[in-house]
Amino acid sequence: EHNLVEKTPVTLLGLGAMGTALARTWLSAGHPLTVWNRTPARAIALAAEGAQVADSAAEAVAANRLVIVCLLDDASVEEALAGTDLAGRDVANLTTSTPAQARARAEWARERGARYLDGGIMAVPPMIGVPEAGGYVFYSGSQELFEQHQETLAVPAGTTYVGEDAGFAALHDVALLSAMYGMFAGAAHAFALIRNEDIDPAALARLLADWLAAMAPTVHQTADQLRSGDYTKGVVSNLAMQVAGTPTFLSTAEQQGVSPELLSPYFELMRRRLAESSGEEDLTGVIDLLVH
Ligand code: FVH
Repeated sequence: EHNLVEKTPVTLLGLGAMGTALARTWLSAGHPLTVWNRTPARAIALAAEGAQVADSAAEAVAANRLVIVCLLDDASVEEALAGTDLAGRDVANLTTSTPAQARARAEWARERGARYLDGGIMAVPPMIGVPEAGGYVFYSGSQELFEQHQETLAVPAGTTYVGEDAGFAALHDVALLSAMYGMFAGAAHAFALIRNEDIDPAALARLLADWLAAMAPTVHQTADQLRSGDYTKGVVSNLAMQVAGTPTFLSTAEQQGVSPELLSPYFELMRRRLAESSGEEDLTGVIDLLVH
């Protein structure tokens, strides 16, 4: 008596660093896999590992209902899928795009008779197929498609579905990465401050990692204030006090010979908000200044 569960066959378009990492996880998990890449040489190793290699994107799309796309950008998706028949296909597009591109691509796929999911990958290739690394993919678009294929989609990384609006995966992806760049900017300024001092960058790094981790949960208070509309709710360090502290940061930067250009724009927003508020609130009002 055999106990074999048939695994969903997968087509994958794109064998760059990410596509190749994705491909290996489906092969290892026993999913029949058809791959296509514009430059055929990138498929050779995968063929040896058991993948079927299609000669064209059209042939790859024709092979299986579930079609995963992981190409450079939206323009390459347009180019690669141009001559393919998407009718009856389930397309999960993991190519990084803007929310507007994702929404347009969802409509484009719908017009061609396909169900569409957009994905935003919150992982780098070495995290793919390594659950303990914590990587995952935001998905948005057809919930039906997501639920039907969730098990297969979860093979390379965790899955987080964020809504029927096809643009939401890209929006969540960009929101998280934008916050990350803010953190990188702050850390860059901190390292610059000690650059010419007898302070070990590794020692500062340990302190920074702990401090940033301790501060990160403040985003929950920000969310709570945004939801309630009360920006004074639970405030610990109010805006007036924080604005009063900004000259200390700017003077320290000057004394250390460090440009304030990463910090100044945020301080300027804090000052503008203070000019129009009581000063008793948190930093949350800055968000309203950013939204047009
Ligand atoms: N790698 C990473 O760290 C990040 C992590 C987060 C998510 N991104 C996004 O994933 C998409 C693919 O990224 P990638 O790392 O696989 O990128 P590359 O290694 O540069 O491979 C690009 C593939 O796209 C193919 N390609 C490019 N232009 C075209 C085109 N006009 N027509 C058809 N295919 C095209 C390229 O083919 P080739 O150069 O080998 O012929 C590669 O398969 C991406 O959206 C990241 O933002 C990765």
